[in-house]
Amino acid sequence: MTQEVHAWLRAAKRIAVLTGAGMSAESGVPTFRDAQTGLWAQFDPMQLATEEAFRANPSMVWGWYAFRREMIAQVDPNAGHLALAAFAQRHPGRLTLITQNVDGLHQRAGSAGVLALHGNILEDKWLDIPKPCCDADSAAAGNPPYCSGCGNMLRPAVVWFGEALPLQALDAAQAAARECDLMLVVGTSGVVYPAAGLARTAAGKVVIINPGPTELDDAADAVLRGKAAQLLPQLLED
Ligand code: BV8
Repeated sequence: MTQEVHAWLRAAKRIAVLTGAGMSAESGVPTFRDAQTGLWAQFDPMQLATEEAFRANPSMVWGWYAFRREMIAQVDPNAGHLALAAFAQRHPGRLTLITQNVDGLHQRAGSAGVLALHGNILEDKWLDIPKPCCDADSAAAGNPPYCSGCGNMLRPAVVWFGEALPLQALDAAQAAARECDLMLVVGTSGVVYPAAGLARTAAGKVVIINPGPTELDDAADAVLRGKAAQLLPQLLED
């Protein structure tokens, strides 16, 4: 089946790629739904990654993100990230990369124009609409940092559950799905919407790359049971 998918990729003029946390697993980043490691084992990310949780306990949620940022700072893009970036560089305009991941590893691998549907864990933004006194560069130190003028808090620039996705990225991702000849769905359980819905609206063939079953398997024209960093370099070689 890998040979067949390789042939589909060579023939495809417009390729959309949707990645999830499994894309970064071989870089050493635990997937979103893997049991949280250590200190956070007793928490459910679904509960922590919300504005409600942050407002209820800013220092705890900020601490969870600080823990994840610390982990991400110590990892590197893997062969799968690098294969996607290299393919796009060899074939300008042919591949659109859409990611649910917030770790910035696709961007660090050299992928340009990444449609980051869930934001970027390495950036902050104001929790409430910033006032003239809110200057991130002079935020008062704290967990989380805050505006000494009005008390507004900084928060991670990610999309929490219940928050709208960045409209421009989502529109571009939906267009890429509608126009593609082929969509690779890599390392996602297919649980989180509207991102997962892209695999159900793809115009072209859908290929799932995942060592385990996903909620999107029924929508696939091909399922490759394997790891991203192993399969992508094979599939994306010319
Ligand atoms: C919204 C940032 C509306 C935060 C994340 C229908 C339509 C619209 C919304 C909904 C809907 N139904 C339900 C909803 C609500 C909700 C949702 O989807 N809930 C689910 C859980 C039921 N969606 C939302 O709230 C979204 N917002 O719809 O807003 C709106 C509109 C207007 C105005 C106001 C509101 C927002 C969703 C974004 C949430 N934020 N991340 C943070 O990171 O802290 S999502 C989070 O989950 C991560 O980004 C992660 O990427 C994402 C998805 O998970 P996966 O990537 O799939 O990761 P997972 O661990 O599940 O799976 C990993 C996979 O990798 C596994 O399959 C594993 O087998 C595989 N794997 C492991 N190793 C490898 C591998 N694969 C390949 N190679 C390997 N080596």
